[in-house]
Parts: sequence; C-alpha cells; structure tokens
Amino acid sequence: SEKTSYEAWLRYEAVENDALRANYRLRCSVIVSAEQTKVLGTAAKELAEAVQAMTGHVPDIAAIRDRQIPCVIIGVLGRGDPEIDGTAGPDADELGSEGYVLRTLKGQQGEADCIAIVGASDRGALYGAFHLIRIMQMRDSIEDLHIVEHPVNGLRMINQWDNMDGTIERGYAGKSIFYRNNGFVEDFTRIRDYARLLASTGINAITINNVNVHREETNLITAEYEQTLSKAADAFGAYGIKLFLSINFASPIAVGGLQTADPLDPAVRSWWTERASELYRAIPEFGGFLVKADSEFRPGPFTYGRDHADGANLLAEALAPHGGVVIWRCFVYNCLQDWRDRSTDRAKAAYDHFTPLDGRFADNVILQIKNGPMDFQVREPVSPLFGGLKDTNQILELQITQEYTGQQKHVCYLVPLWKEVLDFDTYAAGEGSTVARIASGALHNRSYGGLAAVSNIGDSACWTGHPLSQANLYGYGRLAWNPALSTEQITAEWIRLSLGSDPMVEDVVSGILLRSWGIYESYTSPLGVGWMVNPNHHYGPNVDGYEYSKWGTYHFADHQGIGVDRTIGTGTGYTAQYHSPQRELYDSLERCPDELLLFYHHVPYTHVLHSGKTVIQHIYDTHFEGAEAAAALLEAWQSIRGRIDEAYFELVASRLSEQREHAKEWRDVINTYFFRKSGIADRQDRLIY
Ligand code: GCW
Repeated sequence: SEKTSYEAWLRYEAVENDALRANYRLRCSVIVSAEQTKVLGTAAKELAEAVQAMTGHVPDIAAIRDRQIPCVIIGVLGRGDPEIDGTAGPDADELGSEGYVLRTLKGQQGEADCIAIVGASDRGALYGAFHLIRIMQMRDSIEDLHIVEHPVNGLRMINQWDNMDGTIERGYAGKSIFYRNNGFVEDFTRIRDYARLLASTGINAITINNVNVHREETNLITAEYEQTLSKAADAFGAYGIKLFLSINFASPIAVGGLQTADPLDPAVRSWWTERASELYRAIPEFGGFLVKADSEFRPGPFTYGRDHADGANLLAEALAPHGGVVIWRCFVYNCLQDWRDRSTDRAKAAYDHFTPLDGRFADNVILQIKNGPMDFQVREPVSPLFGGLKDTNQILELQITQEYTGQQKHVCYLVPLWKEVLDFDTYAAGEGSTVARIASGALHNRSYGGLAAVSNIGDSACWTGHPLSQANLYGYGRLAWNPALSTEQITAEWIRLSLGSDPMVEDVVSGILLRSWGIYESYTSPLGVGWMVNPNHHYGPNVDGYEYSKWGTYHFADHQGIGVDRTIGTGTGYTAQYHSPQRELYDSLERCPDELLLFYHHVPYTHVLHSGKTVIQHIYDTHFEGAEAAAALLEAWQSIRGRIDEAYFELVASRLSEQREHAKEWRDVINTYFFRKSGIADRQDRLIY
C-alpha cells in the first residue's frame, strides 16, 4: 500500500517473534519523562507510538517512576536529577551538546531494570529515543544496553529548493509540501511528518525556500509571513530542527524601499539589523540565513564593488546579537562565458573567489561549498576549496535530489559517492586532512561545521518519486551524523527499516543500491568529463548540449580526442589549486585516475587507460555493459516479488523498466556520437548507429 512507502524508514511492523515482542513490551511498558519540554514530549510520544505499533502495548507516559515496574526513563543531563546525571557518569564528557547515552540500569534489591535515555540536551534525548526505536525496528536486543553517541557535525542541514508557487527547482518527486499558489499550505501534517523523518536521522536544521529567491519568497523575511513562519518553526522545533530562510541579497531594495543594497551603506546595515530583530521577536528559535549571491543572476555585493566577505559580514552583524548564523554559498562563477574563451575555467572559480577572503569572515559566517568544483555531476573531483581555507567556517554541500544522476527515474544510490568525497584527503594540514575533518570543523578547530544537502522530497506518495531514492535521504542524515559510518551499515539499516528483515530482500536490494552509481556512470558521461545532458532540464543524453554554451561546461571532443586540459603546464592550471601530492597526481597524464582522466586531460581516443583499454573502447564497452547492467537491475528486483509490499514493488519495477529503456538511449546516443566523431570501430563490432 501507499502507507508503506510513505512511512519510509519509520515503518513499525509488529514484531513477529513472540519472545522478542514480549521482551520489548516488558522493557518499554512505561515511559518516564520527568520534564515536560516540547522536544522531550516528542521523544516520549515517538517512543510510545513505536512501541504500540511494534508490540501492541500502549505504554503509559508517566512523570514519576515506579521502581517495581520496568520502564524507559528519558531525561537530560544537568537538570538536577541525580539518577539521570549518574547514568551518564564518565560518558557525559563524550556527549557534546547533542549526544546521548542509552543504557540499561540494573534494578537494586528487587527493583525492576530500566532503560535510561540520557541526552546532553533535549535534542540529544530525542536522538536517543529514535535510536532505541531503531534497535527495535532492526529486531536487535534491548537488554544490557550501553550506547554512547554524539554527532560528529554540528550543523546537519537540509536545503529545500521549494518555490512558493508550489514548484520545486530540481524537484523530481512532485510539488512542494510547503507551498501552494504563492502562500504556505494550510495543513501542516505533511510538514510535521517530514520533520520526524529528518529528525530520526539526526537532521537539526532546514532552509525551507529555494536559494534562488524570487519575488514572493523575498517577502518571507517581512512581517507578512511572521505568523506562518512561526508555525513552521514550531513544527520543526518540536523535532529539534532549526528553521532557516534563503534570502535575497537585494531585499533592502526589493522590500525595504531603499535605493541600494550596498553592504557598507549604513542605512542598509540598519535595515538588516532591524529585520533580524523583528524576525527573532516572532521566532526566537530562528536559525539564520542561507545566501546565494552573485551567482547565476542573483544579486550580490559585486554590484557595489564589494566582495563576499563584505556581503556575508553585513548579514552576520544583523544576526549575531540573536545567535544566528549566515550560510554563504560558494557556487560563484561566470555563467556568461564565451565558449571560444579557453582561458577561463569554471572549475577554478570558487577557489579563486574565496581563498583570498580566508580569515575575513565574521565568526558567525559559514561558507557552504559544493562537493565538486563544477556542479553535482555523476563524477567530478572534490572541490579544492576545502583545502584552501583555514580561518573560515565551512560546510560541505551535497545534492540528494538527483539532478544529474537520473532524476529519481533511475536508481542512483549516492552514499558511496558521498563517502568518497568525505574521505578525500586534501593534505591541507598534511596527510589525513580529509574533507570530513574540514567540514566538521575539527581540522582547523572551527566553531561551526557540518553538512548541508539539497532535499529530494516532494508531495509524491512515497516522498521521493522513486522509493529507492529514500535511501539517499536516509543515508545523508546518517552520514551527517557520522561520516565514518560505512556504506554497508547505512544500506543494511535502511533496507531493514524500510523493507523488513528478509535476508533475500536485503541481499537483492543492497546489491541494486551498491551497484547503481557505477552503473549510472557507465552508461552516461565517461571518464569524469560530465555535462553530456540536455540543457535546462538536464535529463537524458545530449553530448553537445552544453558544448557551445555560456555555462563554462565543455568536453572539447573533436575527431582526434576529447577532454579538458586543466594541467599546470599546458592547460588552465586548475590542478595547482590542490596540495601535493594530489596536485601532481591529477597533473600527470600517466598517473591521473582513469575515472577522472577527461576532467584533467585532453587525450586522443587511442590513449590507453590504466585498465589497458583505449579511451574509445572504454566508452563503447562501458556503455554497452552499462545498459545491460541497468536491465539486470530490473531482473534482480523481480526476484523479490511477493517478499515486500506489492504496491512498493510495482512502483520500483516500473521505474526500473523505464531506466532500462532510457539506458539504451544513453548507450546509443553516446556510442554513435563518438563513433561518428572518431571513425574508430568497436573492437567487438557491436551495433552502433
Ligand atoms: O546547477 C545549478 C542548478 C540550479 C541551482 C544551482 C545552485 C538552485 O541547475 O537549479 O539553483 O545549481 O546550486 O544554485
């Protein structure tokens, strides 16, 4: 039924095993929550609902513990309850501000055992409750618990690209759950359900409007929307999630009636200060602003001859008295490039714009950096900007919505891609300077750090259009909590939580997910070159779609070869933005990894890869094999028919058959293009048109 896919990973099937069900029921017969805060209330309610659904027993929620009866106690450290404080003991030092201890307390002298969920904060306790729920969903034991957890990243954020007319920029799962007809939806049920899904994975912040802030959305920071925003802030706040807004840098002109938005103009400064105070008066828990400035026609400080530090610091000054932060995006490049101009390289732009400003940003400014230097391609290197800033807060931006990775029609599980990014060593402070450590703030000891990602949900019955794309949302939350979690663990969790614990289902679905990125890459754009998509909507093959455009996105294929020379000696010099030894690795034609070869080098089609194949043969082989592998995904899926919910099964099956057909289109367009360009035949003499 639709319910199964709507519930996603918070699906609470009754426990099949009698002994286990009885044990969960006994251990969770009463939930004791001494304090009555909003978030602790949520924690108790969530746990009670989960226990009821999984065991059939409705737990009492009590303020005081009866020591004869087993229970789950939920509390927060340092609020004067000696039992709560005692439970954490030395673990308390490891909790930070959002961690928790989940621990079985043995009853003394005939008293019952109980499970204590002790948070470092209300939010920590909520995460602890969701952890206990997860253990029961996984059908693991809840005896003798001793779990100590804290998030590695302070900011674990979701960015909605929702517009107030109800559309979603790069949304592939229906319309916005937030807006309709240039206003908010009336009924917030779905927004609340979204908040719970996010909180269960540890998300603690969200921006609810597109970074491209259009006319109506510019008004979101005005008095007109205060009431509705405060309702939205409450819905998320009950789940420990802070509300942020994307703002229009030109707001002082657009809604403030000023003549300028110059960040150094005193009237502009006081306008923002006043606006921020107003917002915080209405929404004391407000998080701050997300800003796309001087990027793809958005207004910004460049108009006034100011730089991005001036721009960000203006807003930082307004938010600082309220504890708010400015998240400033680094996706800044020239989108009006002349394709004839070979000296400009879009890949270099973010680094060139922002490294000179290192150290100039206010303490409450955080730079948000896309994982790659271009734009969420199926394969691109890690942005060198991560290695280029030491004295600036920075967070990593990922894209959960599958703009360039199959648009939720194709399955493309992104956790393995994100793991590669997080594990990438920038060598910024010697070996081990991974993106994960830079983003968390640990490497340079920064006060803010974390991850942000563009959401993939809409009002589709299963949230994400393609049910398997739910795994990307889940996986993102888990990685934001702890980037060291393995892909295998996250994948197994998601499958068990969403589809139950049939080992065959787990085996088949994990096989599909884990192969999917590689398969998508193989039949789309080869060897890291990117951008062979139809302009604007970005779906489907079009090798020259962006070749003679203004967007800075070229592959330079001619009859002899293909690729972008970004080397120091003969190319754009992009490779110099990396530290050694990455710089030399990418700069070297001999040593450059195959999967990124065409991102860094222009080579003849006859160039021999490390794999032993020529570039042209690699293109043919991967495209033929990729289309076959896509067909095999559907076959694999067919093998679990009857083992999972039928409607869910059918929905995925129909997407997989669409993928199978569309993969053939990719195969034939790409192979034909390169056969015609190069005139070199396929060694295996397969059908090319
Ligand atoms: O590549 C582009 C997307 C735009 C998006 C932009 C960005 C929100 O195609 O749709 O705009 O990236 O990240 O700002």
